[in-house]
Amino acid sequence: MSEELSKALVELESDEVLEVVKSRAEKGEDAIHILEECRRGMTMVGDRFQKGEYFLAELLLSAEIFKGAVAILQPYLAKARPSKPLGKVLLATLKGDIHDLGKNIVATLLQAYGFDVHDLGVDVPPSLVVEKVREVRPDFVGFSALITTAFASMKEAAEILQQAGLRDHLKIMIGGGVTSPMTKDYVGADFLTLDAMEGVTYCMKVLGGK
Ligand code: B12
Repeated sequence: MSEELSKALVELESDEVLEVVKSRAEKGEDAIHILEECRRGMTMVGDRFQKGEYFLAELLLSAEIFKGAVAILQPYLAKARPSKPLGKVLLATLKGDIHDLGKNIVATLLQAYGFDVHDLGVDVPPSLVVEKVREVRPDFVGFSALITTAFASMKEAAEILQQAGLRDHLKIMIGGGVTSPMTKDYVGADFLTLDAMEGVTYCMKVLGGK
């Protein structure tokens, strides 16, 4: 796989990323491949951030560039999507938390791979999750958490899904920088990852086994 795009993204070369994405998509290259290269660029940005080489401004700029690339790819991804969605996923960042960069990456990848994604946004009350689960009947509910005070909201959402008799019909997956195996146990989630693509792979595996 070419490194051209991931390198341009990690160097925050916005114009170059968008031009290359456009020209490669127009030439007929698989949109998923192009998206995957951008995702690897985002992972590299994350690594630089962890090492203290990049700061908040770079992180936010990279997210904007990624969003621009996805917007260009959207019509190509839509064409490549299976006519029937692989499964349904409800995503949310729960009450007390407004971070959404990670959740948006997960949403983009899930959509690109053929899932029907219902993104409830940020600062979402647990009661709304239950309401939407009743309406949408998703196979998966994904919570993204970047702030520890949101852990209680995730636990509450899982508990009220259980009380409503909805919990056994779906898998709960969680992710986001501050989550750990302890969070997964506390919330009672089925799966935890700090890598958006692993979340997609998990959903495909679970549905493959259905
Ligand atoms: C960017 C950022 C912000 C931005 C958010 C912009 C946005 N639109 O999201 C802004 C500036 C607004 C912000 C605000 C705040 N922030 Co802030 N923020 C960060 C920062 C720097 C990066 C987080 C991030 O986006 N990472 C990049 C993304 C891509 O990574 P990610 O979310 O982990 O996602 C990946 C995986 O985890 C996975 N994933 C994520 N979610 C999910 C979900 C599922 C289902 C799956 C499968 C996978 C998955 O996929 C992604 C890609 O692989 C972190 C510091 C850090 N080191 O993480 C602090 C941090 C999260 N923030 C923090 C704080 C405290 C705040 C504020 C309260 C600050 C303040 N005093 O006002 C406010 C939040 C208010 C609130 N109520 O939420 C703390 C949280 C501390 C804690 N332990 O709770 C951190 C850790 C900084 C710190 N060290 O203190 N923040």
